[in-house]
Amino acid sequence: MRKVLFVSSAVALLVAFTGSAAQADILDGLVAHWKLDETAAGPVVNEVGTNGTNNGATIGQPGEDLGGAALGGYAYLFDRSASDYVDTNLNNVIPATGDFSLFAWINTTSHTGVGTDYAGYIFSNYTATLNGRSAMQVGNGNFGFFINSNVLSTTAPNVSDGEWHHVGVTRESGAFNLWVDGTPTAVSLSGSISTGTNNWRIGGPQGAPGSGQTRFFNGLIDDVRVYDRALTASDVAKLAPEPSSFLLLALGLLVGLSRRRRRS
Ligand SMILES: [Ca+2]
Repeated sequence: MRKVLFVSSAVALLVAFTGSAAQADILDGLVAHWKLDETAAGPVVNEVGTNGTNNGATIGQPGEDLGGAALGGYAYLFDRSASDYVDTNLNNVIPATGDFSLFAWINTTSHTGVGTDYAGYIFSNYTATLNGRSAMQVGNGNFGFFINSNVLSTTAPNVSDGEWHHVGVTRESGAFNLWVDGTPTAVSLSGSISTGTNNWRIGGPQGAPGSGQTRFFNGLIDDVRVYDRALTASDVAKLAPEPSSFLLLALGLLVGLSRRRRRS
C-alpha cells in the first residue's frame, strides 16, 4: 500500500512539476486567462484581471486544458438554444490594430449554422451595428475569425464535432494567422477591431437572441487566453502538448524514480 501511495504521489508531483515548468514563459504577455475551471456558481475567474459573468453556461464539465478533469481541469458547456454566454466585462482586451493572440480549446456539439447564420461564436464583440465587430468562430466545418461583415476568413481544416480542438488567431505586424491544433494558416484580413465599446463574450454575440443574432456556440469551451503578442508555434505547442509525449514524459520520470528507489 505504501508503495502504491508513493507511486501515486510521485505521478501527481511529476505531472504538476512538468506542467508548471512548461508554463514558465507562456505567461509572458498574458493579458486575460479564463481557465473555466469553476465547479461552483460565482464569477468566471480571469487569472490576470477583471472577472467575467456567466449567463447560463453549465460549469464543471470535463475539460481539456493542461491536466484535464483528473487534475481539476474543467470546461463550460454552452447551449445554443438557451443563448448561453460568458460576459468577460472587458471591452478593450484585444487591440484595434496591434499584435495579439487569442486561443481556446473547443469541443462542438454541433458546428452547423442556424438558418442562414454561419457560425457559433467562441469569442466575440459582435453586434449588428458595431464598426469593428469581430469574432473567433466555428461553423459549417471551418474555423475562422472576422472583422466586420465583409472580411471573413476561414481555414480549410475541418473542426469536427465531439472532439477537442485547440484553435486560435494571432496578428503580428498586421499579418493574421489562424491556428487549428497547432498548425498556423496565414490569412488575408484587414480592418480595425472595435475597442472600448462593447464587452467581449465567450460563447455568443452581443445582443438579444431573436434579433438575427443567433450565432451562439454549441458545445464545450475551455481555457480561453489573450496575449498582447503573437505566439510562436513553440508557444502554441506549450498550450496544446501532444497527449502521447506528455504521458511518455510522466512515465519516463516514474520509471526513473522507481529505479532509484529500488537501489536505495
Ligand atoms: Ca479549464
